[in-house]
Amino acid sequence: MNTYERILPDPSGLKKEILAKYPAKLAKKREKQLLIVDHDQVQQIQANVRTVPGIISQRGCTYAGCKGVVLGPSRDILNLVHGPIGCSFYAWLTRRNQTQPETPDSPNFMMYSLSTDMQDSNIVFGGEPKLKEAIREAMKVFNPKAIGIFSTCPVGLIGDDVHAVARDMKAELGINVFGFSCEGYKGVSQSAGHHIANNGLFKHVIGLDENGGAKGKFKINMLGEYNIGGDAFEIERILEKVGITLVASFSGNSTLKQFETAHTADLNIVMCHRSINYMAEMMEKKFGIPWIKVNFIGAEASAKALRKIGEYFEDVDLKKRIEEVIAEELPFVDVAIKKVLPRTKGKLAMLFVGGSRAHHYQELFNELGMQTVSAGYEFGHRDDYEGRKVIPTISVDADSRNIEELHVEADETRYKPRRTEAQLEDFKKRVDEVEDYIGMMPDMKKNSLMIDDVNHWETEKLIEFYKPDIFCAGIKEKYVVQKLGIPLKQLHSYDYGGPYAGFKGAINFYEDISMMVGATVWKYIQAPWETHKQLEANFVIDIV
Ligand code: CFM
Repeated sequence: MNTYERILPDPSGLKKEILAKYPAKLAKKREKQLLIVDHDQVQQIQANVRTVPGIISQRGCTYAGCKGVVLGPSRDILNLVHGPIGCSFYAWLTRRNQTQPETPDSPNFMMYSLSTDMQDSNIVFGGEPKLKEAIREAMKVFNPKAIGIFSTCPVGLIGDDVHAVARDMKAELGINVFGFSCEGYKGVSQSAGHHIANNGLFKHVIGLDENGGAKGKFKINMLGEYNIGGDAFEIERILEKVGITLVASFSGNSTLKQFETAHTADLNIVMCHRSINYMAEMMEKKFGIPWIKVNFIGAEASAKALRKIGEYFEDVDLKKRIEEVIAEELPFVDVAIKKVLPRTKGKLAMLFVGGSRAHHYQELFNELGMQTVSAGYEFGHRDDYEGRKVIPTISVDADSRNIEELHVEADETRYKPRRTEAQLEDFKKRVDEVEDYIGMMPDMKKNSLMIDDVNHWETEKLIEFYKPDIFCAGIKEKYVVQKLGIPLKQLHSYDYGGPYAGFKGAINFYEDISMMVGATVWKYIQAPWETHKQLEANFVIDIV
């Protein structure tokens, strides 16, 4: 609970001003994506729809969601991008996933950017032979146990069959080779890539290894944690301290073997619901593993997550150990908070990030006594805003239908309910969000503005209106926002800081944010457009 909350001004005028700039048809569409939060009404936001061409969106592509986000952080599945080299530049150390191989000799391909480097001739005559050659070469040089092939836009346009190539090469080389049809244009954003990645991993990797899983009394998988800035390391530290065994992490600091043995866990904890809820549901159906939503962003949230896991296992010793660890860790957090609170309390934050952080990080800002006045996802779906209860009412459009929906049934021999129906029902009474996610909206305050797929024009207007003390987004927004005199914290890469998850991560975050909101340098910035006249233009015709 944030005790420094202020009553927020009604942003109706701001919303009108933003929409007035758009052509009429676009304004009508956009109107549904800007929501002034009012808990006295049942509200609905429009999300996961195409961005109108010409608008400077924060979004990325489907390939980014599949290769960059979900598979990128796995260190020993060799990621081979089939496409022109430009797409691979993105894959080359441009994200900040960390990994820790077991020994210095253990395979780690994460620092490589491997691409078929398609040329014009491959586009004209087909790229399959070049892809096969690249796989043979990768085998010779790296000797991996598995290779994932990632399709970029031209691959789908010319019709290269990466799945057939994968089958052939699997037979030829005797290792696991699998392809992803994750062409950038496949969906409206990264989100489609997450789904494609989940499906591919589920079909080709999960459950392949019968015996080799990590052993322990309390075995879990952590889903939707990608080890940005070392977040997964901090969560692993805490889990180990309380005696919980991590079988597989999807996919920060992960290995092929973890994925192959993930079906042996007794619980799935889901951090980022948007990117991996598919996997949680499919594993539930096939193997009988229940899932819970957790959030390790924020010290209080981390404590809550641990307690929730303790409640699931219903083990007295585990619960006791969890309380001991929380009691050990929180005093350090309290000291850190007291130090920064005089600088941070009462300040305003805005968060426009991917599909879960714009919600999760509100916890940390609350702990700092700061208020989130406006937030939104780049590519979240309605359930990430309004909660999973709305899933049955989400209309399936052509873009969503473009992505394969796997039909999953209980595994004949390996399906094993981890809890009886009665146990699960009882568990649901004791904790919230069991196989559920309530979304961002319930945590937003009255008159805060929730915006899906925010763009640069709107960002500028938001800043003018609210004058926030910090803006959280990514590298594409960073310098525009800073030129407006507002510090920007990158929440995709943490500006190469972090970790921010768990207890130690929370302390890092408090310190970084207090420095940023306390710095006076931003007030002295004069943007070029403040001293030079700028060109202005309006739409001549209604383009939508
Ligand atoms: Fe999930 Fe992510 Fe996010 Fe995401 Fe992302 Fe990311 Fe993100 Mo950047 S999986 S939705 S596609 S938490 S890369 S690790 S930071 S936009 S809020």
